[in-house]
Amino acid sequence: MSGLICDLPSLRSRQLTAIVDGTTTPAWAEGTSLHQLSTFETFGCDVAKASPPTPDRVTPDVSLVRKVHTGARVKMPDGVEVRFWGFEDPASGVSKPFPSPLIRVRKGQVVHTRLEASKKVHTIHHHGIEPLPFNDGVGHTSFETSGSYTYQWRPADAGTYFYHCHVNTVLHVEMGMYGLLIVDPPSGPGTLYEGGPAYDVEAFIVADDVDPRWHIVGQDDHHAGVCGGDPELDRFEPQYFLINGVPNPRTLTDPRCLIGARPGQRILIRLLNASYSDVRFRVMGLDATVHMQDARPLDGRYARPIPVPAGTALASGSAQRHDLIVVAGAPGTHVVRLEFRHWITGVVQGVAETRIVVA
Ligand SMILES: [Cu+2]
Repeated sequence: MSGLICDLPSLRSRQLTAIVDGTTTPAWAEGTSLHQLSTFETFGCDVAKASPPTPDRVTPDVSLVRKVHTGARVKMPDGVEVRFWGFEDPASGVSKPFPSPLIRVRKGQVVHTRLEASKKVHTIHHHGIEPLPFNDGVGHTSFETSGSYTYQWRPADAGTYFYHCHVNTVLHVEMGMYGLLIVDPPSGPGTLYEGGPAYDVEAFIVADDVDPRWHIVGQDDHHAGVCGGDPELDRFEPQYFLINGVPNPRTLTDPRCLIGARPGQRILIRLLNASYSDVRFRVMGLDATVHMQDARPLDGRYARPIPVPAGTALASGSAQRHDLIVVAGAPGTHVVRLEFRHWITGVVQGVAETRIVVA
């Protein structure tokens, strides 16, 4: 969380609420004081089951639901089945997805994300979006919920973000509680940001690494490592390397990973490092240019676009996002390669590869 604060009227003046809502009466907030809301500030071992109302709730432009599940299963190349958690969208009809379904809105929209948790506590943190703390989904600065809560937020900038649970974060994100979040400019998809580069094809590359031992620990104890004991979560030894929830090497053929384009088309790759490794990203045979990093434009005002010549590495740390544009050349196939390096030693622990097919 940086110094930029979303001007959404959460916990702010009733006047601003009225301006956004078009009414003079807030939906529910009369009489609810900051002091009362502060009683929801619970986290840690002894969590209360808080389901507070949303302060200064207004009529949203977009409403969506994310319901916690703990039952996704991914079969790894060696036959081992690993269990994941995540958020499902009841409106999509897709049960127990991994990673969690995309959230896509436009800059300036007022958004309500309704978290429906489970028997255990969770939150949703819209990473890189900057609402006031009560809507930020960081348990330590507000509350954790085993019931439900409607996060009210309004993105101030277009770009690539992600959302994730922020309870016992290192474990819950490893368990799969994350999904991409894209904020389009007001004009919608097709342009990265207002006045920014246009694209013809959009692709997502979400990197993840999996230590199956953590998934057994997490299954038994959502709060492992928080309340004493030593579940050995200081040791992370990933065995599987994934793109978009697909383990390598199925990434080379799975349609969830493959990128298709016609000659000359401009391909936007939205890269998210949802792993705990230092990822090195390469496109073989095609030049790329980074136009945004962590949803901030590299437009020459503060930083220039970063050229990534064919075959050279772009470094991406945990939780980083890069938006690259690649211009498809003549018909052919180009490997996209992700190396997962240990964050301290730099030793390559694994790779995941997919392909750009120009036809
Ligand atoms: Cu969680």
